[in-house]
Amino acid sequence: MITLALSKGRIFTETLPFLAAAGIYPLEDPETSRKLIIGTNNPDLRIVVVRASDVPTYVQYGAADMGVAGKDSLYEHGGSGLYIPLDLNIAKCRMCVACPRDFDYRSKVRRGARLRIATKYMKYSRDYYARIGVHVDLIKLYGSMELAPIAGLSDAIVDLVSTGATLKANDLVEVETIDHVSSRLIVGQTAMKLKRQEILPLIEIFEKTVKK
Ligand code: PRT
Ligand code: MG
Repeated sequence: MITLALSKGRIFTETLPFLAAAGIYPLEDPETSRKLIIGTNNPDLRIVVVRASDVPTYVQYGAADMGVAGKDSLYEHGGSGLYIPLDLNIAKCRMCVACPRDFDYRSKVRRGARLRIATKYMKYSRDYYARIGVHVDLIKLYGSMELAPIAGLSDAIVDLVSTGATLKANDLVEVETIDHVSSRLIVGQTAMKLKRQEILPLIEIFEKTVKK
């Protein structure tokens, strides 16, 4: 039995074509079903539905053999106990710094002023500002980052952007792109040893299905 960890929403939806290429169809839709373990037409493959940021943890500890996780989730997790054999090139977005239109981010950075940054992505933010040598106070949030600068909690945010509509709706502008993000297929190191025969053919089919 292979257990695949997916989050519902875009990752689940965009993983479906890869499963279909392997002849695998989930028996339920996580958007309408409350089930957290979903069977497939293949009795040897089941799906566990977890929070996007929890996918690497399930796979690391062997509670799932494989998973699909955004580069953001993987970076925050650190990757220990994981193989990352394939970029599926799905759920694409970018990790950005954004701030209110009237905040002079660039001159603050140039002058070495201390910045207050609100984010859910602590490691991404810490590493980025260390890399460019800017002092920041990081404020950890769990969601709705866009509110932080408007409400006066922070000067700027580090968040994912895809269409830019959310930033626009909240009068924020993107001032820096930190990274390009897509979702990856991940495999647990233990699973790769013990279930190699089952996992390798799946990776091969997924690889042929990737759209560049
Ligand atoms: O929602 P939850 O707290 O459970 O976790 P999550 O937000 O990490 O998960 P989910 O399911 O929303 O996203 C899963 C993965 O999709 C993320 O880990 C990213 O790798 C990827 N992805 C791609 C995105 C986006 N695009 C995206 N736009 N994840 C989040 N967003 C959010 C963003 O944070 C912002 O709030 O959408 C908003 C901006 O969207 P635009 O289109 O208005 O720019
Ligand atoms: Mg989300």
